[in-house]
Amino acid sequence: MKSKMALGVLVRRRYLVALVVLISLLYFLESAVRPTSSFRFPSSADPDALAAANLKGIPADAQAHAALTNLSPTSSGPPTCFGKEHANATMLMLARNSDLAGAISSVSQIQDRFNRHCNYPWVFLNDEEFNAEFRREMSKLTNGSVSFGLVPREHWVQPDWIDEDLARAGRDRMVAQDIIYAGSVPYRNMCRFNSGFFFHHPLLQQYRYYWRVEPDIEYTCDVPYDPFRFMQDNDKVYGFTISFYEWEPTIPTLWKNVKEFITKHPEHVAPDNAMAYLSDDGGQTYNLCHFWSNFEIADMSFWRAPAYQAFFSFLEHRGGFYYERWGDAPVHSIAAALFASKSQLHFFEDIGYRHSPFQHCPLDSNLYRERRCSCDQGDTLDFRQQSCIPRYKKLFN
Ligand SMILES: Nc1nc2c(ncn2[C@@H]2O[C@H](COP(=O)(O)OP(=O)(O)O)[C@@H](O)[C@H]2O)c(=O)[nH]1
Ligand SMILES: [Mg+2]
Repeated sequence: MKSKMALGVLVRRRYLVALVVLISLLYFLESAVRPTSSFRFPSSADPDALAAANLKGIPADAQAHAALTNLSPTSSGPPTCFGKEHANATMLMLARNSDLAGAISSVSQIQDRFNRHCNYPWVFLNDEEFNAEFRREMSKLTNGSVSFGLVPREHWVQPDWIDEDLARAGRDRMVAQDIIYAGSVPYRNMCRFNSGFFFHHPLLQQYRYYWRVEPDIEYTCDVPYDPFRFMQDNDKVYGFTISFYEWEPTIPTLWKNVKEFITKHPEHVAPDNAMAYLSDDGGQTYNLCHFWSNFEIADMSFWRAPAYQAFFSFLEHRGGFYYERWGDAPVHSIAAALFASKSQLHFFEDIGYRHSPFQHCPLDSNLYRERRCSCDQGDTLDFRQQSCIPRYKKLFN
């Protein structure tokens, strides 16, 4: 009986030893094939990397995702997009937490149509902290790195030196004229931020090009190439899809100020500029043409350079972002048309894009099919009466 028990113990011990050997062998084999060197976590000793990831206060699951999405391949070389090395660029969205549904819709469309092939990073900015839900949902939709930034207060709110009585009078005047966003100060904050400050945000310092995406827009065709590389390789500064007339009562004194600026600073005006797109009388009056800035693929080094910096500072001190309702669309467009050469502007005619109530839909039937477009070609704004595309095209005829 005793020896039977001893035999049983011996057999069980042998099984145990065999099991331990087997597990060790499996562990060895698994670690031998694991690609240990192909990914690198952002170093916790590198404060810049952590600041850029902006992980503070993000719930654990979103943090884990952000950490994972910040992994950068080291053994397989720099990231590529349709076979070409990435440009130094990011996708960019300014949004509120309440924009979540529209942000999900926009981001998933552009991921599907373009960025799933390229994994360009995303930067989301807000004048309030993004909540956990917004961070989690955006992180779920994207594959590249995702960062969430807070806009510094001084880049957002109405400055103290603005005369509030004058500003209120301006708002009331516009309300009486039934102008959209006439009475809104936050809308003016947003227009001023997009005009003069977004490219100074710490999360954008490392990038040169950005693709502006708004909540609730639609991308209606595939983008099977890298528009950022297109910009870089062709020395482009500003890319757009829709162009039409600004509502004059929102910018009654803007052109007067533009003329004053270019008279004082002719050195900033490009010799082969696109003035003919902005004015039909050689610069005397503004024809109100502008590029619709809710879509922008552009070069931030242009906004950061002396010409635009001087221009924005000049406009800022006139107070028109608050006394009137100067939009970032006319401000960007006028600057791009005057301080860059016309060949540095680009009409992304091949990109189907809709921001209600207007859309641009590619008219080339082969391209429409190849890019799996889903827009109504009959509804494209390009050659309608409201469109400034004919004026833009005339620049190159
Ligand atoms: N964080 C934040 N984003 C805003 C605010 N107002 C507008 N935006 C964003 O700014 C962009 C333009 O605003 P939108 O309401 O679409 O203006 P519209 O296109 O001119 O009608 C969108 O990306 C909005 O999400 C705001 O008060 N706070
Ligand atoms: Mg919008």
